[in-house]
Amino acid sequence: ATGSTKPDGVPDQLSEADAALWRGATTILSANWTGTHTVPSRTLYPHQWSWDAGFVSIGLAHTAPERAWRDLRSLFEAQWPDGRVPHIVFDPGVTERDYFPGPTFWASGVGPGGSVGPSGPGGPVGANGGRANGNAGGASDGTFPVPAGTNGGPPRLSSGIVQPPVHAIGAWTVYRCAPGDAAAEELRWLYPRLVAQQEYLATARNVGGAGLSAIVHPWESGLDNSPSWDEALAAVPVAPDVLRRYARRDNQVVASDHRPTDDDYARYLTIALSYREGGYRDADLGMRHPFLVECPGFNALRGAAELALARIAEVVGADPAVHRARAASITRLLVDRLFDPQTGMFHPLDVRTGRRNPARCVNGLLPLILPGLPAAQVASLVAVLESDRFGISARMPVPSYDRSAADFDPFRYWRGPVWFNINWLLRRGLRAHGQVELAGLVRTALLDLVRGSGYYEYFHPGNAAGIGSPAFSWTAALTLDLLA
Ligand code: 9WN
Repeated sequence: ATGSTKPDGVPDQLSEADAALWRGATTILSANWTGTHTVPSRTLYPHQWSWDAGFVSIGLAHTAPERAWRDLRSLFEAQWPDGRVPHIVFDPGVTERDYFPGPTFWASGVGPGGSVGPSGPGGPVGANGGRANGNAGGASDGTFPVPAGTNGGPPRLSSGIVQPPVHAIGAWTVYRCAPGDAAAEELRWLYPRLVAQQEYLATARNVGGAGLSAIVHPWESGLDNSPSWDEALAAVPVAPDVLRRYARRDNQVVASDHRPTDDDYARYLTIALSYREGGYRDADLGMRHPFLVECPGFNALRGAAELALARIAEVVGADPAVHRARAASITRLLVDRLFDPQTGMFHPLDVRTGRRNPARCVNGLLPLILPGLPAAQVASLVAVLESDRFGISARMPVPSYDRSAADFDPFRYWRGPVWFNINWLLRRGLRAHGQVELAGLVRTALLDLVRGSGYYEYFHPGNAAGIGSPAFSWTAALTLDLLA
């Protein structure tokens, strides 16, 4: 935090009510800290999740930067040799009964030569995608080669898919809040790994060929059951019996009508099995994989990561210009490929059919976080945000889906409810484009949510009730950032 603090680390400038909010958030982050990483939720998500770790680091930047660095290290110690950062890093002390799908389902493990990668029932499968261990992309100037296999740490069990790359934003925030030699050293460790992560997304996932990354699973977007994926999912032939072979766990922890449906889950598992059966290789995905979509949110975050990398590059002595150029190119591609002038927002593109999904979902507003987004698109996104569909106001943050859609569902996960991390990103975007007043409304509305309901995973977009996990890490972490 900036400025002076009370003895327990709470910033002095906070009112008593906000100081209580701050303390509540730090308590949750401490309770969800395992000693090496933060879990999103003790009850629902007892492992480490990729983009959650990025958001958590943004909160810890203000209270416990050393834990933020440790958290990011834990995640990147599980980076695969091809550069991918897995969406879940499994805690070996947690059983498959506590979260499904766990390590047995993903059949991840230690690959040949000690490299981390998938090892299926048929024996270990290389996950290197033809790349040698030891340099999964490397830095643009080659100064920071990524060390072999396990990055020097113990082998980690992980899933084989990724999540949006918000970690460079996290790392830069931690450094900015608590600079110094030790922090610079952390940046030097992370920089080549962050670059390798971006390289993986830019090359292996350039399935559509234009330069945007395709996600291979709805879970990769972070917005699991968003209507964004309905059309692409409907075309996935569901593996017979898949839900009899594998039992869900999530809907036993929270109400099943707040979660994705069984039909969604059958498709999630089918798609994951397809990727697993291909040894998690990305070559020829277009020929064989049932789900390939260019998501505007995912790609906007990839662009924003390049801008954070440019800042980090300045500290570690690498070339920032290459990162800025990449961000500019991603921004252009987003406008060319995913923007629809009819709806005034961005839409996911199904690489298999060439069709843009027509639903108006909140990931279609996320390109606002790119400072280089042309004025026409900015104005258009702001208009959509202010319209009744998303109804930005001081009383309620932005919902995950168009309020006027016939299938808007205020309870079901990414099909209506308000999510804290998404609104935090939208606020950042509004600020980047000088929309200070609207950004202020989002901040007030977010803080009112946690004040009134607690640090929930997501919130009812009408009555602000908390839904899902009650002590959710990124809600707590981003509350700290809003207060700091
Ligand atoms: C699957 C952990 C994760 C978030 C995702 C959110 C949810 C998992 C699940 O929880 O996804 O990855 O089991 O539903 O959709 O954004 O990272 O908090």
